[in-house]
Amino acid sequence: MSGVKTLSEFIIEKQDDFPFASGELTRLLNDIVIASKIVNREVNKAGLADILGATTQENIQGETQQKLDVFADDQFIAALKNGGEACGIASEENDDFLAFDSLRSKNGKYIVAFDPLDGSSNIDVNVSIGTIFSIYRRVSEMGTLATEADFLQKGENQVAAGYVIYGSSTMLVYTTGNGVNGFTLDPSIGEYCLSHPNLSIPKNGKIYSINEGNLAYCSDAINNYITYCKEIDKPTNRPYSARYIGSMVADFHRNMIKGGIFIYPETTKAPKGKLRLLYECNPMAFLMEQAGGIASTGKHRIMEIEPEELHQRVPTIMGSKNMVKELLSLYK
Ligand code: P6P
Repeated sequence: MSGVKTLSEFIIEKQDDFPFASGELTRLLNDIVIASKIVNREVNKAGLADILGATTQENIQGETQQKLDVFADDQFIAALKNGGEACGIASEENDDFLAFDSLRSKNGKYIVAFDPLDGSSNIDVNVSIGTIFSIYRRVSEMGTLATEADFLQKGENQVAAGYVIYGSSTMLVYTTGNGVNGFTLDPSIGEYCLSHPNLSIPKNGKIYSINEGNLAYCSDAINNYITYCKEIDKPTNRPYSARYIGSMVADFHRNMIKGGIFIYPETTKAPKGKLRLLYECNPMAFLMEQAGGIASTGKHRIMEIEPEELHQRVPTIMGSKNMVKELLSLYK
């Protein structure tokens, strides 16, 4: 196709960024792409199929699993297991990590942590939802089963990270550490096409994104910052705009395009915050830093945190460099 670069073409072209790559990461990313297209198909017709609503199951978070959550989880696990490039996965929907035991998978170089369908509480009300994925090289011995140590790596060890947003259009945005690129799914050809090359978040923005219903449980620093956002005597002479979708991928993606700050802080109800380090905060932090933004807990750079457990939660502040710096200055 003239003028259009597909994701598959782009991944292969960028494979040269990895002198030692022999195609495994390329194939692994394509496995994720295939699963995302299957999930996208079901998300787009969720209202028609008997796939809306909740199951009778709860995940380890104590959250009722939506039928589409479980469907999406199954698709990504199947694609990664059959693809053979990953020796194991960790998912929001699974209590423990899964070590794939085929001979080919045991020789897989990578592990993948993912949230198969983030923001799933929005599924039944037709609000954008997303998939978030994070890829590491394994630290355990090739030819053996994946171990927990493969998953409990600092975010700065990530090889690649990305998200799929199932919104007014479906987009896949990812990084392998050489910038961020966004691809829009063209349903007429079933291919993701490069639509947002070299994505970078504006250094300044006027959008703040937080669940203000939690402010009574938040620190003075957070409350003082939100008060500042609402003041009219800033240099911009106008208050910022509040935008909160309640779907991390959608709030994050909007800020990547327009500039802004996303905050899910620690509260007295949730001292570690709500969002999970392995498959929400670390991948999004990698993307945010690659796009020129900041990703912090308020006290630490998110990607420097040593994970202690698979479903560990961390306070999350991510967005435009100057906006995040404004907030961090209040923490000090
Ligand atoms: P709250 C969705 O459940 C999610 O994990 C993120 O996608 C989103 O940012 C957050 O929780 C919303 O949480 O407490 O504001 O509804």
